[in-house]
Amino acid sequence: MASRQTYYVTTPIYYVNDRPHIGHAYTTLACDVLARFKRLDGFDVRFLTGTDEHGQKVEKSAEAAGKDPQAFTDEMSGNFRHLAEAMNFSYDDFIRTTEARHISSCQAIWQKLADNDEIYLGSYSGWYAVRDEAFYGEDELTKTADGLRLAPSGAPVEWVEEPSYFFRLSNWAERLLAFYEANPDFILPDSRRNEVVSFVKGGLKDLSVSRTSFRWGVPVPNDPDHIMYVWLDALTNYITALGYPDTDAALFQAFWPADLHMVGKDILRFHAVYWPAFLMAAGIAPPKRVFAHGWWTNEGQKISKSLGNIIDPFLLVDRYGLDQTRYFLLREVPFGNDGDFSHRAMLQRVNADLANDFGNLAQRTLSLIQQNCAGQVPTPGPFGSDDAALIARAVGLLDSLRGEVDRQQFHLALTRIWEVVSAANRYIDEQAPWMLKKTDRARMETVLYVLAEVIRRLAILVSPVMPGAAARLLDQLAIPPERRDFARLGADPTAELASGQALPKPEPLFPRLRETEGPGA
Ligand code: ME8
Repeated sequence: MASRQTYYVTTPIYYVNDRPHIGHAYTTLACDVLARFKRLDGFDVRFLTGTDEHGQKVEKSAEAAGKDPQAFTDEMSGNFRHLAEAMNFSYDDFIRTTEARHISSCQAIWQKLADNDEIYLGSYSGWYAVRDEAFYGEDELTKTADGLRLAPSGAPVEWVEEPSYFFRLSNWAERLLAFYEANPDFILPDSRRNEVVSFVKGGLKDLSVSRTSFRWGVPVPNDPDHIMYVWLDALTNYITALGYPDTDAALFQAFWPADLHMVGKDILRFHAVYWPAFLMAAGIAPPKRVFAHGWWTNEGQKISKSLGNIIDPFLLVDRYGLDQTRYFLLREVPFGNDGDFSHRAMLQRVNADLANDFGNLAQRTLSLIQQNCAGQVPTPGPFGSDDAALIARAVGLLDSLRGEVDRQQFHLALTRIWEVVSAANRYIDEQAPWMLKKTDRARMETVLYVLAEVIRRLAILVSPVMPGAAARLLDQLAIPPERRDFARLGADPTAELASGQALPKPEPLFPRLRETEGPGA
């Protein structure tokens, strides 16, 4: 038997200095949707998330909390697991960088780089931003009125002078450029790709990859005064989780190179420049793609702890509903662009797209079946051209969604689905099955069957984004759980729904939200 196609998708591992917020939920949600979509499409999927627990930033936060760093990270990492439960994320592995498997993996990649003469001992003097865990050149900084120097991210920098190991990044510029050239989809969206290419064309300096002025991290093999740079440590998580350094391990063989590292635009450079250079230097294939998505703001303002406007994903789920929140985040903003969260926009999406368009379509159809077909899947007669046209649109959806999802265009995938929702709503209005019940019952059954079949397909296709609502809808159509994958979306509209099958009483899927519901209510 041919082995199944594999798909490996990863989230960034989140710093445990802070509680999870909407940004973290967003990135992991996008990965969850991809993982679910690929599983339903027959792929063998590995979906990795986790927490980044080393480095100066976490060490300082633990200190500020008056806690031992390990106890602090144990507690804070738990918050990200809770988020995954609250958001219904279907990850296969949750990695923590303080785990033994990861520490040995980091030391192994370091050793490999050292053996390949890619690392040398020197000393670093320059600027460092703890908040970004990044080194900056003088030319990248701006000075505030009171003489403070800031990184492009707005993070304050401090002067660092210490012995340090360096990675020979300067040797890799040409090979990175050749790699980007040969793999035009390695960095998406294209605008981000252009930024990275011009950064690399500007020349690369060797990168400091160890620190000696604090202790919270992975010791450098054979020189434990040095702690590995937290980004070399963190990036390595993606291969640790497949069993590195055992590259013969079944997981490594099956899933490396990763199909997709999903990241926010803030950390693209680490993933698209440093990471492929580290990997190539260690003799490991680089990942296939890095997608850098945009940034959320809150009612037009930058989200920050100091402004006190952090959006808590747990509260969103409580107030608007889980599937509603998942839908909103991926539908509202073209994936890749920056986006603004607002209560109004959320209300509008939930009421218009979910309650009115999709919810009503399902509710109207299922209620008509309940009332007029003795609560059983109707029996269709021959399909006319209107029936066939709607069915053809629903059948054609899977291929167009594959195209959108493979380029991480989630908003377009949802738009395509809603085009068919609208077509089905037009069809029900035009066919008016409530009138047919008096004039032509056979035709009424055909129309209701077509609608039920289209809804079945829509429910399966929307299930990666709204797994809960989709499952409830498929329950209402009495579709068994094992018949809810994309293999059930072939061209034959009568292959899956069983005429005569008794259906449960319909329940509304998405209650309308009132103006006053939500934050500030
Ligand atoms: O950077 N809008 O961790 P981190 C959208 N540990 N996405 C946002 C966001 C916002 N306002 N704020 C955060 C790190 N994110 C490193 C990663 S990976 C080997 C190591 C998301 O906790 C977005 O994905 O600061 C961003 O890249 C990530 O959280 C940064 O998370």
